[in-house]
Amino acid sequence: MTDLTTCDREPIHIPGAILPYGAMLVLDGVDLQVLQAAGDTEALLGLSVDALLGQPAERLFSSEQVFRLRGLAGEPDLVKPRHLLDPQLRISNRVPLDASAHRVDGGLVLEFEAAEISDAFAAEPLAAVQLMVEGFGSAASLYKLCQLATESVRHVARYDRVMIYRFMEDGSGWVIAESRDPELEPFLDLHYPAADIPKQARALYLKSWLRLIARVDYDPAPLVPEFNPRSGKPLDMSYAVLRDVSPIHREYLRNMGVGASMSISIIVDGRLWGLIACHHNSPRQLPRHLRAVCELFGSIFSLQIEAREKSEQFAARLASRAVLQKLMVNLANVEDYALGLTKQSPNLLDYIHGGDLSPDGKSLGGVAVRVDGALTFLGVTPNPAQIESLSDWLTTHMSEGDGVFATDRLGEIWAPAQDFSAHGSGLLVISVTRDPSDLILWFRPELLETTSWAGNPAKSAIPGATPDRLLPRKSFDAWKQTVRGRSIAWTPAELDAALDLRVSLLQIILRRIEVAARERA
Ligand code: BLA
Repeated sequence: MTDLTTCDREPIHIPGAILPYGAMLVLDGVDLQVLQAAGDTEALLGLSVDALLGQPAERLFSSEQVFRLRGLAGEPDLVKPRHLLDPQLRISNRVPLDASAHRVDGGLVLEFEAAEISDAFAAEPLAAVQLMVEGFGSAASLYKLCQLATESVRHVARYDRVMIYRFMEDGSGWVIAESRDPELEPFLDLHYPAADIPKQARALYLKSWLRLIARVDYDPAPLVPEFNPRSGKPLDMSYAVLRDVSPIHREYLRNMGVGASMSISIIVDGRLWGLIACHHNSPRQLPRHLRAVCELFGSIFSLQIEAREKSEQFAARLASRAVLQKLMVNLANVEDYALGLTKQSPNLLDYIHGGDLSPDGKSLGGVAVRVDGALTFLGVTPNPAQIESLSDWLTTHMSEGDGVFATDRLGEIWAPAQDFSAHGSGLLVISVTRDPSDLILWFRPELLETTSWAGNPAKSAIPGATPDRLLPRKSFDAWKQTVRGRSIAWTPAELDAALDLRVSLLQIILRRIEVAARERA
């Protein structure tokens, strides 16, 4: 049984084995002798692993190919596998091959697979890319763009299910878009804990764009010998196309009822933003040209997300500034600013809303305005007594500094808040005046309140055979435990907006005090 206690430490970059349907040769970088070999060399290269070991390159390849391999071995930047055209080995012309080469620790790693050319896009892979990026420009929002991407990938790569899996700040993940075979249960909107994709896997996915697990059930083909005879080291397969996949993850996929998977990295501003995660119910080997198409699509899509996020943030700031101006103009006509901020349009929830992060825009929060000890409410908030004792606590605990305080887990720092965690796990406060303190408090609901459990993908699990953590249903439960009492985090833009409002209100209040003083004089 696989051991789950060492998840983050499983050295998945040095599995010492490859996917069994391919073949790998590790050549010495200087004399090009075969130092290690693995996989189905017999079928693909016409020689057994044992027969290949120790062979000089000249015995296996034509002199032209040896010349090319020597060139590749001398390219220090050949970190990622490069496709080799016409890779036929002299000793076997039986199977058309896809081959690639990359350098690891000065050695040259060659990988071979049977070429599949029956696919509709084989002759013109660029047509596939064109098809996939069509409509990007007209997608109305980030979510629409993600939805479009899942449809495109599913159409071209023909997986049963394609999802956009977005990482949250704490490393947990969220399925924000999905295109699936209608027979399958939806996973849209489901969350999974950070542990489902451990740290070292994320680090690896930042290095290479694509992973393909053509079949979940297989016996890994060991690299022979296990360690490089010249360096004594295991082979770093971070970039290898045929890297054997963690048995823990394969078990997880099996429990999800998945027969094959592929994931494409979404990298935004140098961070792993998410994955395009694809499932197939039965084994699915994606031909090399479609993998290249998907990789290219991954990088184009990542740039699109980056540009979208930036422009949406910019638009949000402009919109928020416009709302602030209207709020202030409207305030000029009312004596009581608590009423002015809550009973007119726009109001404080239009300005900073309670957590509209989900794809369907549900989850709203509430706001309370406390002026001279009197409370005015809007939306869903804790009750007046709870807000009163919270205000007392805030008056002594809010730092003098900028007069803004925010948390996405109030119950952890102030225990009484656990009583109202359902609609007040998140809190954003600005203090408007001190003594008695006037406050504006935005509340945000607990994330769990706003999350749905759309299906039960554990249906196909084999009972008793599996550690609980590897059952997707349990994994959702684990996620629930880690986020209990937490709301969606306040964004930097929201904090800025709160600060802007505070500054504007202080100006208005000061002006009113001045006017009152002048009238008295
Ligand atoms: C890798 N886990 C992954 C990957 C995904 C997930 C997408 C990338 C590899 C791939 O393309 O399949 C998780 N897949 C999901 C989730 C969904 C999905 C959440 O479709 C939701 C819809 N996994 C665990 C636990 C451990 C674990 C408890 O659940 C460890 C103890 C390990 N996951 C694990 C490892 C990898 C992984 C080691 C790396 C696999 C590899 O690349 O070798």
